[in-house]
Amino acid sequence: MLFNSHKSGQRLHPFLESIASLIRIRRSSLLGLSLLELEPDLMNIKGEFEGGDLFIENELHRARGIRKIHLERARLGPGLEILHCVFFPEPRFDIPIFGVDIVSSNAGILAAIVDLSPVSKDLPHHIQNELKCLSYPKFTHIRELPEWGTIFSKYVQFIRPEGRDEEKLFLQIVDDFLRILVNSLIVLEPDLPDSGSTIERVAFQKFYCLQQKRNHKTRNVLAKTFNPQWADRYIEKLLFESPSNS
Ligand code: BLA
Repeated sequence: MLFNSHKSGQRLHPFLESIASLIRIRRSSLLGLSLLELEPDLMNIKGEFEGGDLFIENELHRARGIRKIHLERARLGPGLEILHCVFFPEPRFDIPIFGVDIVSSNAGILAAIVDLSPVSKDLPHHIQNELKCLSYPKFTHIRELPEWGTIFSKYVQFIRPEGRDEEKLFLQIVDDFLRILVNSLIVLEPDLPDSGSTIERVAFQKFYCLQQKRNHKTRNVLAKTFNPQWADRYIEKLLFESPSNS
């Protein structure tokens, strides 16, 4: 295994690259966007796997109202490709967690999930009102959420897209969810750090991270491709790092 911090410039399945592109466009319209630092051996990883190339490329930012924006593109073995992105809010702001995960294999796209997940008992009313107005396509293959998936909202889309048309429809939902999030941030003022709502949102965000860490499919892939210790560090420090209490 070879570790270094150079970008590979390799491209994933076009569906995954399209999702990454639209995320970058929405991300660029956020106020106060800046880069976040990370230990180099977690940031960009390049190596070989049974003769093929593997890599992880991470983009890490913060912005007004968002403590961490993590966009990851990865090839983790023969045919296995991942597009993963989470916008973790600053708990003082009443906005949900945006998350998307796309898993592709030699057999095509296996899983595509996107959500605006609540960080209090329900989604904020202004977000719900917008989500209610979207049109949700009838996808051919709806996937069942795992038992830890109670963190997701009722608007979550978890599917195996069939064909380009369904990929495009899914892409549109990802863009709609991001537009709603980004637009709501423009007018939102933060609550006080010690307000009841802020404290509640810290607790919900911690629970979100805890539940995501119960996804053994993610850990197994990372542990098998790298090693279990590295996988645990990567998950704790990058994928689902809990918010601090302030
Ligand atoms: C599923 N995630 C998966 C699967 C793999 C990964 C291999 C199984 C695919 C399938 O069931 O068909 C792997 N995902 C990864 C890896 C990374 C990753 C290695 O992000 C990162 C390096 N997961 C998330 C986020 C969400 C999410 C943000 O990271 C939701 C917003 C959801 N992934 C999610 C769910 C499943 C999944 C719900 C299905 C789990 C199951 O069926 O048990």
